[in-house]
Amino acid sequence: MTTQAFIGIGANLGDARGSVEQAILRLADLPASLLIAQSSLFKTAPIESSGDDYINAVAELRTDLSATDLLLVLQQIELAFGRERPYRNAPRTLDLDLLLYGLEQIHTDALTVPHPRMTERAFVLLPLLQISPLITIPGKGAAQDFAGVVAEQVIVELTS
Ligand code: A4P
Ligand code: MG
Repeated sequence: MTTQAFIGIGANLGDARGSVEQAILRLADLPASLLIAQSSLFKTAPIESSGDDYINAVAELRTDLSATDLLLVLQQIELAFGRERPYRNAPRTLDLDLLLYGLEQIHTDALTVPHPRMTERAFVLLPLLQISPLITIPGKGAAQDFAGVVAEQVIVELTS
């Protein structure tokens, strides 16, 4: 399995906690991929979004899928969970973002990696740092260095 990839998982519609848990099981089942680690689930206040609190988590994979193919399978999982896109940052049954794909920096119409807003968001950074405290964000530096930036954002780790 060649490339280390991190996936951001979020939901705030319907059974958000169940959707995030189920999504992690789906990630564990992806072709040509291994689930290496999963963060705790976190309850987070919506950022630039509306509706209920979100449930967020981050998963680490090793995968032989290309970044483009990985995005496609993530979008298929979103659809299977009934994801609709009525407007930007609308509440969602499930959002799967490709946060990091090895050390690659990708800028195509369909894909920007590292995810451009990941260093501004506690709901991404804290779960990521939980499973990979020393991770580097290509083009930006150590993820740990951004923890102070998001310190004001409301995020609560869910236990059991
Ligand atoms: N796309 C480009 N790069 C990527 C990438 N690295 N990963 C394109 C995934 N998709 C990527 O995505 C729109 C398009 O982005 C896709 O067609 C894909 O080709 P989308 O999932 O339809 O839209 P979105 O989810 O509204 O956008 P995005 O970028 O995921 O939004 P954000 O900025 O991540 O914000 N507050 C809390 N507390 N928790 C959350 O999880 N999420 C958002 C979404 C806002 N506020 C939140 C949360
Ligand atoms: Mg998304």
